Amino acid sequence: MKRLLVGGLAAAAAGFLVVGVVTASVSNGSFETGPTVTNPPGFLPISAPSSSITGWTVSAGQIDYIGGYWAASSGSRSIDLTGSNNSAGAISQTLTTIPGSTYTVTFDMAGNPAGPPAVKTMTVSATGAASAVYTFDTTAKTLTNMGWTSKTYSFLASANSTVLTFTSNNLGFYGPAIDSVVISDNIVTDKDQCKNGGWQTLVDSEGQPFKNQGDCVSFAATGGKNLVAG
Ligand SMILES: [Ca+2]
Repeated sequence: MKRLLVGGLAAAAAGFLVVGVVTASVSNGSFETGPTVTNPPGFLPISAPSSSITGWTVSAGQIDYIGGYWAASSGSRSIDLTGSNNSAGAISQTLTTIPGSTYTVTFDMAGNPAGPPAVKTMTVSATGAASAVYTFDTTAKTLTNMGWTSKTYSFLASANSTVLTFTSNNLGFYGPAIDSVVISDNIVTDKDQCKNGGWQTLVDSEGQPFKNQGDCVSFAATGGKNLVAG
């Protein structure tokens, strides 16, 4: 695997991630920054292609950008992945990733309880990795008691950027709902994480696994300067 010798600005200028202890992040993961949503109706249909919600692209069909229509899991905005024109929508974000690192996406899922089907289904995918299907049963749920449930999706990055996509599998007008998207990676940031076998599930900032605890501690203790040899 190639080794990037990083000199801060030079590397940044060359378009490489600056080494060290890079923390993965999702922009606007709670969907709070976006166009105005008038109440009523409390939702705004947005058709693909659109980037009007900061950080995100409506990449297929139509979604509803939810304001006062229902109670978000955090803040006051969330997403119904099925819009208002009988089309299943999708929303995507391009993430900066390190090949070889594993990313864990956590998000809250619910479903629009105002209409069928009762069980909502969506697919979460990351380019170059396996996708996963998630369901949510809206039975007995209401617009004020959505029943938001935390879900987890993990993927192994295979490129320097990865497109994360949430896709509705429900036609109609009442789809799966998402909010509070957060991402973490398995790049070690503190030497204490190396202990008790922790090094076995962690990687350095090039996505390389450690050979032993000492390698892991060395990487962390030098602020990312001592990469795994290779
Ligand atoms: Ca939110």
